[in-house]
Amino acid sequence: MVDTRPFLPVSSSDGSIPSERPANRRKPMKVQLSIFFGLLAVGLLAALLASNKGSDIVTENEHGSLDSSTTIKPEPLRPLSRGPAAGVSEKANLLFPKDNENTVAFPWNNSMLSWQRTSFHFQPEMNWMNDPNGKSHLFSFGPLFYKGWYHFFYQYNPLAAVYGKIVWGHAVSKDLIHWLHLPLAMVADQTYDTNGVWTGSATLLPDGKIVMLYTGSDTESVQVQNLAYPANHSDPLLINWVKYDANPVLVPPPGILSKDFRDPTTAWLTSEGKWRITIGSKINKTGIALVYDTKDFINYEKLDGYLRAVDGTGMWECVDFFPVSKTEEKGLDTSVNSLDVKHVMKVSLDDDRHDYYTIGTYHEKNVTFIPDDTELDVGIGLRYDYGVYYAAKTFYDQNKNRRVLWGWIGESDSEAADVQKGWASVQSIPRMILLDKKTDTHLLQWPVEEIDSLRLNSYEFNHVTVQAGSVVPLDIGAATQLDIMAEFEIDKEALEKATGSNVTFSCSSSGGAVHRGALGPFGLLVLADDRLSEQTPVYFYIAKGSDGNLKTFFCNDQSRSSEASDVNKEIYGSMVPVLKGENLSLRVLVDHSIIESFAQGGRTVITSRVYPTKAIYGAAKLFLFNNATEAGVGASLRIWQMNSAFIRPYPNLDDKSQ
Ligand code: DQQ
Repeated sequence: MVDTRPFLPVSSSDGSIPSERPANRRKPMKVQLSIFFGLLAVGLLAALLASNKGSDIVTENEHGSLDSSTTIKPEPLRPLSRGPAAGVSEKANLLFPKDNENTVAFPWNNSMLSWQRTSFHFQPEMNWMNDPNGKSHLFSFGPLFYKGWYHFFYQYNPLAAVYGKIVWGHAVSKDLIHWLHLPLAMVADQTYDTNGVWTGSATLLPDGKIVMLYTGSDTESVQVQNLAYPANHSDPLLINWVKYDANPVLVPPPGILSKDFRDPTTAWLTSEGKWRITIGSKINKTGIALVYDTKDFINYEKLDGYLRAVDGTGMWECVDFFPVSKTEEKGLDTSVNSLDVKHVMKVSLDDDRHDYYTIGTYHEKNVTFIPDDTELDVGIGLRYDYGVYYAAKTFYDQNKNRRVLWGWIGESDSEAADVQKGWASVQSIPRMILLDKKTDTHLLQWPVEEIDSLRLNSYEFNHVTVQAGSVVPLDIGAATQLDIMAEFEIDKEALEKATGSNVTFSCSSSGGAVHRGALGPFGLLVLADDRLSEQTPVYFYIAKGSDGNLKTFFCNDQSRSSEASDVNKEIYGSMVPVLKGENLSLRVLVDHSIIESFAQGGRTVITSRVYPTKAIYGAAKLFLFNNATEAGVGASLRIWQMNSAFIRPYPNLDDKSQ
């Protein structure tokens, strides 16, 4: 069983494109047509440009698709910087800085680009998407789970696959997995949001009415807060929204710059019965969370001080603030505050585009949040996800007594490739979030149980021995839509015998999965082709310090994920606490170009976007690997092939609405 081939990738030369498609992949005809016509249009444009220069011409093959042998001539990449120009953080992939203008685009063809589209993650039919919006809790009752439907709103550019003038997309679901697209909820049609209907949150009032607060970028690109509400509360689909006629309800307060005031949270109740919200901002380089109280969502009182402020963290976007139970395995309404809860504050750092969370105590009277450990303060400590994951938001789901987290997962290929494929970004699988009662320092994130309904046939592997320096193929067929549960046991003797060292290990800078230590790396090679010329290792690395203490790291190595050069190839990861008596455990969701991986029940999470050129369709395979020099590893796995979710337009909408 053991494969003795070298672990290092062999260079591959045949350049063939696998064409087998998994049988269970469902793609709405409209999407296929859109992709086809989008690519055709890009192809024709490229052909025009090429003929102007007298160089290569793009041709169609007999099936009408672009031929891989006649793809667009690689052009040097000159990405645009879109977010900052609009007054928010960078939205495009920052891979190609100005000093690297010679990076050449890979000649992506239709077959490769089509494969990248995900099958069970939420995506609009086409174009650009970013932050999840509008999720809320209901006062004492639940989230924007309204009259039997989960509502999902998102930042959307309906006109292009790049960040642009943003409006609110809207979709509904009965189970958080299968989605029906609805018409845009709000568009940029007022002076106070003409440059974008930006991020906001919903709150459900005790009388069952919903209020939505959102940031508008006005005619002068000043960030203001606006109020909106459903036109018809008896419509379970909440199709039409009305903007309050005296908007904006809040403008940047004195001392706050006009482009540093955005993303109001869901409101929570104070013991005096007022609603309280927080809004992200900064003063010089200090990130801050401003606090306002309101009785009616129209008039606001600005409270002194900040919920929290942390030097050097820069602008705080998409602040989220919610309680977690210290005693129970369930979620809590946002207004709950007692000795049995801790509070979590999450900020999205504009400067590095990562989401950081901190666990601590909320002091209602002082209007402050104090972290349990100031070394893990807001914006400098733990992250929700060590890969691509930003602008996340939670909501309390009263339907299942749980708190659910959504995050925006951007692309990490080039903007030119996004334009070519006609879409950009996906949303994470919604994750249930709990306090990790064993560590008390971490949260646990876990895919919502509804995702299990997509599981098809499964494969079990028990106690597979993976010797030091070996690769073991897992015979499961095509490996592009998977749910993998794995446990690893490392050889105890080797653990004890290994000599400690003072060398500091880090996933990102210690050489990735080819760096061999006595006790790792070991784990899975995901989206790998037979020759391992493309592979994404998802793995553990155990480092023994000179004091004999063990530290476990959880990493994703994208450096060999694709033969294309114009994609992100960083190595992601961080430390993961492993408590006495625990085995090392892993869950990995593979869905075409996205790999979401959860270590130790979700204590540390990494999301990668990878864009293989060969390890696609039937040629995508799964392997176990162990690149340690000393320790053997035993692995037990259960692996499910995953069905696709139904994500499509709401049928016959005209009969249902208005
Ligand atoms: N995205 C929105 C802003 C938010 C940013 C604009 C975070 O409201 O700060 O699309 O990605």
